Amino acid sequence: MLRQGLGSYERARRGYEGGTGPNRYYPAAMLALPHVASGKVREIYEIDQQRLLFVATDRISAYDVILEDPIPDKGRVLTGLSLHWFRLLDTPHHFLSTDLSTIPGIDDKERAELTGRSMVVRRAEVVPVECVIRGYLYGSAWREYRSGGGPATEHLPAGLEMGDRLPQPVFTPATKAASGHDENLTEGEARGLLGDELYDELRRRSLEIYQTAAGHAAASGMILADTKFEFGFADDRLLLVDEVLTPDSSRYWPADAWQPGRSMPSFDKQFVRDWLDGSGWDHTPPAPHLPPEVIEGTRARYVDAFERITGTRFQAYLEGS
Ligand code: PZK
Repeated sequence: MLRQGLGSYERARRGYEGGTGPNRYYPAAMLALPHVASGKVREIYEIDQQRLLFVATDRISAYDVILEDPIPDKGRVLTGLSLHWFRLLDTPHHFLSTDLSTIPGIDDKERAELTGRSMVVRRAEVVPVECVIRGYLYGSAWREYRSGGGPATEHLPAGLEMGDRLPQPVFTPATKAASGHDENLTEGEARGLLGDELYDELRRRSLEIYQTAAGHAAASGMILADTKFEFGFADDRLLLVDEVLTPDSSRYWPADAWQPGRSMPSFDKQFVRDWLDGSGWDHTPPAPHLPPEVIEGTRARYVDAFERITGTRFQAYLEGS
């Protein structure tokens, strides 16, 4: 009975997010479908009781702030990457279709805007835990490790340095805190929240998917340093949901640039972060407008990530969508 105890936890989460009611809130210039949920850069709409429309926008966040200017096609890059992985991974998932022609209530203009950036997905009861897998010691886990240890690093050996490859990938689940930030859970806390059976299954599935994806990434000259998965129940099956293995949910490094002990620039976002740093912005909204060359340079980096990871041309993805 994997899903025992999930219901009450999920209800509590819905209570504080407050974003699950149909028609509760329409983000700028979007659809007449009932709105289900809004993320910093993604939107979810209801098609019917069984199906949702998952939309990746061109919004970009930096230093936790949504920037004023979209990055053209960023949502299509991320959706194309999720589709690449859903097809490649041999694991039950929520993706159903990219066919928008039979969805009622979308006009031609909206359909053109949604093409390439949206997925029809199976509605699931989302497990309220982010399933993070780390193959390398970086970011918040490195900071935690260096300052004496904590939940994400409790099972790591001593003596590692920044950016080290871990002896084996670790499952470091986290939960969305009321602040909106992820809070790492100890193994004991996660087992307490989920129950041992669901914890073990999420860990097994997440590690298996990471291993498969990291192997494919390596064959393309990329390191998959870490990634975050979400799962949900539909008809008592545990499905991989959300976006998968995108640069927004994962840390990819070019293998030839990696060296332990060194900081690794973000493949996709470093360019825009560097410009923001030089602008003197203090990270309080609104962010400054980006010059055209920074918008175009950031787009080029997302497209480069797509082409390296999938081994296919992004233009071909656009033309096939
Ligand atoms: C679901 N989120 C996260 C929040 C986003 C995404 N298949 C599913 N069934 C039911 N619910 C969800 C999913 C998925 N995926 C995912 N929230 C609900 C989220 C805000 C915006 F795009």
